[in-house]
Amino acid sequence: MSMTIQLRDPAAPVGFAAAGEKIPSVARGVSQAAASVRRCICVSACATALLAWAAGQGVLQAETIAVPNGSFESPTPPPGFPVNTSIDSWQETPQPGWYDPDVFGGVTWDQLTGVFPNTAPGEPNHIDNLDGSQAAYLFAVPGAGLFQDYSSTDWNHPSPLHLFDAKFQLGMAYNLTVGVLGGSGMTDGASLQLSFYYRDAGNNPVTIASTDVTYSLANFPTITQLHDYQVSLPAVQAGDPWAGQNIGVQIAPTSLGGTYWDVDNVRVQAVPEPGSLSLLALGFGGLWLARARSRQSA
Ligand SMILES: [Ca+2]
Repeated sequence: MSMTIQLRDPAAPVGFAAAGEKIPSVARGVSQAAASVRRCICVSACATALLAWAAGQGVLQAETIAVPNGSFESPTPPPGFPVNTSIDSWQETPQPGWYDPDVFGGVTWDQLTGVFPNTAPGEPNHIDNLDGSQAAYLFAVPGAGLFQDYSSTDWNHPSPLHLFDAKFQLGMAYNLTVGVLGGSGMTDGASLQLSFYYRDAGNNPVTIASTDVTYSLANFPTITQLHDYQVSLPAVQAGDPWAGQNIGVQIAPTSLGGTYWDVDNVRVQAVPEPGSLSLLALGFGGLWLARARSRQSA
């Protein structure tokens, strides 16, 4: 089937009618359509300008949310000890009924997590990109994790200190980034979960976004480099049960791995969703159009 497309005559005049000249109805339609397009362009320009203004004001910039002891710098190990099994600001996940220290070489649940100082540069296990001078270790035992939120406690404070005071805010997306290293001799496929959670009305932690880190030699070719892994939580919506609730972060092995995970430099960022601001800008544009129309008809 052939089809012919009639192109506009390039010689035809384009422009507005002179004063007093009668405008044919088709031309009037074209003129109105052109005006409508101009209004759309104007609204679009307004939206773009508003977004540019928002970016300039820092409204669109990501906001860093400090995680107390997110770099595991405290406490330091007692003199003569290579690690400290106590970690400030972080709470250990409770010991499950199945865990028997006798089966795990006498290692108590409490000893499965702790902090350690980096070794000296040049040592075979010196971590090149460790943040500060310490990191945390977690034996690859399922559930032997660390978590923190507004209501969590730590080894030294049985009552919450409320140091991690941040909430999931409407229209903000959240990123949790953690430097991770899989220990030498780890079982292939062993996993570690990084997650965001909130507490429900019954005070139970509810995971809302997570990333599974899987051990393989390809993912962790050395024990001298931490690799960043990220959990992304989409922009919080009004109907989300976690909207306005306190932010919780958790790091926990989810399978037996034989050795250990090292983690460091826990970072949380709140990122304004550009889509929300675009809609806001278009909303302003719509209001402007409505006002312009009401002025025209008045
Ligand atoms: Ca550190």
